[in-house]
Amino acid sequence: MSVSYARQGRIGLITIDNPPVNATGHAVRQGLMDAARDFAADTGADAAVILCAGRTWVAGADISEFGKPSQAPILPDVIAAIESLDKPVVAALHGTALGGGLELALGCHTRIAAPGTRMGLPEVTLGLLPGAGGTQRLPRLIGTAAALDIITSARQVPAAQALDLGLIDALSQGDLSADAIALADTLAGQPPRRTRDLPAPAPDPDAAQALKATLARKLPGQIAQATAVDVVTDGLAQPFDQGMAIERAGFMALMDSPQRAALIHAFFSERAVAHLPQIKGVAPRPLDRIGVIGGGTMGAGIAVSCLLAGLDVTLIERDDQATARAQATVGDLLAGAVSRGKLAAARRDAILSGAFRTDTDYAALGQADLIVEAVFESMEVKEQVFAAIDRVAKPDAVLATNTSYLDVDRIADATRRPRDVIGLHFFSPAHVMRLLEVVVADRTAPEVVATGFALAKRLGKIAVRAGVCDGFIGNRILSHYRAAVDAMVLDGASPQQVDRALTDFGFAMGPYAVSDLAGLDIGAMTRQRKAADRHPRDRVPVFADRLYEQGDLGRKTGRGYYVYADGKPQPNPDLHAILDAVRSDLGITPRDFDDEEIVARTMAAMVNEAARTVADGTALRPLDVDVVMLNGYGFPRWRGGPMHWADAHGLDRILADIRRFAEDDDHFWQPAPLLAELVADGRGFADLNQGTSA
Ligand code: 3H9
Repeated sequence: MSVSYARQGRIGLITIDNPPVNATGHAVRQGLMDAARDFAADTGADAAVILCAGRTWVAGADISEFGKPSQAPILPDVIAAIESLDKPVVAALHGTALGGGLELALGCHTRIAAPGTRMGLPEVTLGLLPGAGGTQRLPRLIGTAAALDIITSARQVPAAQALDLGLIDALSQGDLSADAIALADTLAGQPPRRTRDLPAPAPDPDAAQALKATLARKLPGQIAQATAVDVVTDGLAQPFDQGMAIERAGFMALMDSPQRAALIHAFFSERAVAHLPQIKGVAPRPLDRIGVIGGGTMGAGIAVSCLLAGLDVTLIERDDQATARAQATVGDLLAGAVSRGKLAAARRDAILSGAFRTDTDYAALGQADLIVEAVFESMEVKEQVFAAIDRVAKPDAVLATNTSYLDVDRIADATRRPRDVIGLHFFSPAHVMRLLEVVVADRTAPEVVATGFALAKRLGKIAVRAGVCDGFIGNRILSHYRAAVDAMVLDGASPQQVDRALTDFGFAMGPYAVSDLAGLDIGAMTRQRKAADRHPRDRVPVFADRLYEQGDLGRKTGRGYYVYADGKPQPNPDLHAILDAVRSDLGITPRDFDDEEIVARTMAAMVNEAARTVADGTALRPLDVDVVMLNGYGFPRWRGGPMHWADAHGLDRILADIRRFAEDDDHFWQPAPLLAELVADGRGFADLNQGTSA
């Protein structure tokens, strides 16, 4: 029974017990209907409390039911039935009251919350809008501006703030259920206060238009937020029931949108990546003390990420000067966390005088549970570092490398304990970016893999398992589609046009703006590293080398593909001549590219290489690729990731594109066998995710 009804004295107790998050699946909805009927019929009960078992109040509708035919009773009807009761009902909130969960609370007559409770309407992050009265009841309770802020930002409101806003009526000071029962007792016999009966705030169309304009600028391409603003505004102009009908129509329209499907795919995929058969039931090793080797941008970012998660960190640098620099970087990053309100100043001081230490002697890592190396990307240097770690690390310590492309098996060979060696590929800035590629080498022990995933969870990051290869999942796919993009620039497109076409598609940044941010020296070094393995038919972005040679390294020098002065970055004026010269040297007659072709070539290259990455096991499933590209490479979340996008776009169309592009370059454009196989079988990448709880 996921919902039960009992009575304590003259108070009816309705308990929802549907682990893990008490989502309102069909059984809960039916159970609530039945419990409401039992309470109404119970002449001994003068008021009721709804509470939840387990770690949280209702965290929303059951997302896994979305996209399937809805089964009565639907949540808006359940909430309406509770709100219509003649006797008061108190919602007793704890954990997270989200989406349909908060809407259920809004339909109750009074709300009390435990102090740590967080409340919100995150539907827009799933491509939806609140569909069980949230758009109509919340503004009646707290005003339109505050309601629109909560609905469009999807932010979680802490309990104390919810009390100030009037979202809840009381904060529990001790035992939530006892306090809720006591509150219900004071309300027993009084008429229930129905949120629907509160006067609707007067509409403010100008404010709504201004908000929509801001949203269009901040979240280009996304439809849920703007639809939610319209539904709130249009609904409030009507009586409550008509407002609810407007909400339902808006909700159902979004339910049918590809954006909803993509965003829910992203939601479940981000959870499915942690479900690895290899570590099912395997306990991770302890994780309290972390060693970091190297205090550059990556090392300092990793250290800060660990410190913010409450871990002890010892950072090793080569001499006193370098340790002083690393200390300053870590101090700056922590100061940034304080100024953004993410860290209390007192905690920062405690971290700097306690949890964080620096040293120049590897012996200081003797007690570390996990040591992560973030030194210069050279196999020789890494081998020396790992041999040194091997000498000092305690037995069972996890030895991790933050390399972004080097062979982790070879690095493991530098130690006498290859089972303990793993890749932990953080993304820059490491204290901000949520993605962590956990690179599993041939001999990595399952409990070491489990520890990598446990670390990610502790740091609030999303871990994705990757196999060993040059670039693992993300950088390998990036280098392939980057080659397609560079080829278009060689053939006539401008870097600015490519950037615009891809940001219009939804990417957070275009590839050339990304190069400027990373530094053109990084790309030049990668090309040098790979030069020996280059195929004679590989196309080299000579223009990038020209910029690099003339010292235009991107943002750090103020000039790269763009010039950075005050205001909007402008195209580098030298670029035109550089491109002309390079094309003429290579005998290329430039041609025009339209935005559609730019997107088609970029996406075909990305999907093709991603298919190879799945086929050879570097990525476990297509969904792992999606999670990597969404969280590490600025792929638009509302398109669900490249593999989800490819299924929706049509694998046959992508394969046909690749074959057409191959007419000009059959060296680069070779269809991945997996892609061809899926098209021949009439299947999609989603079929390969099946049975993985995605
Ligand atoms: C909505 O309510 C629409 C209404 O307005 C209108 C209706 C008509 N459904 O995240 P975790 C699973 S839209 C089904 O790892 P945490 C999740 O997949 C909904 N399953 O835990 C995972 O499964 P597994 C609005 C759900 O402690 C397990 O629970 N609500 C749902 O890190 C644990 O989840 C939201 O968008 C769900 N609603 O975080 C809230 N939620 O173990 C979505 C979770 O097999 N949920 N699962 O991988 C969350 O934000 C987080 O789960 C939460 C807990 C903060 C609650």
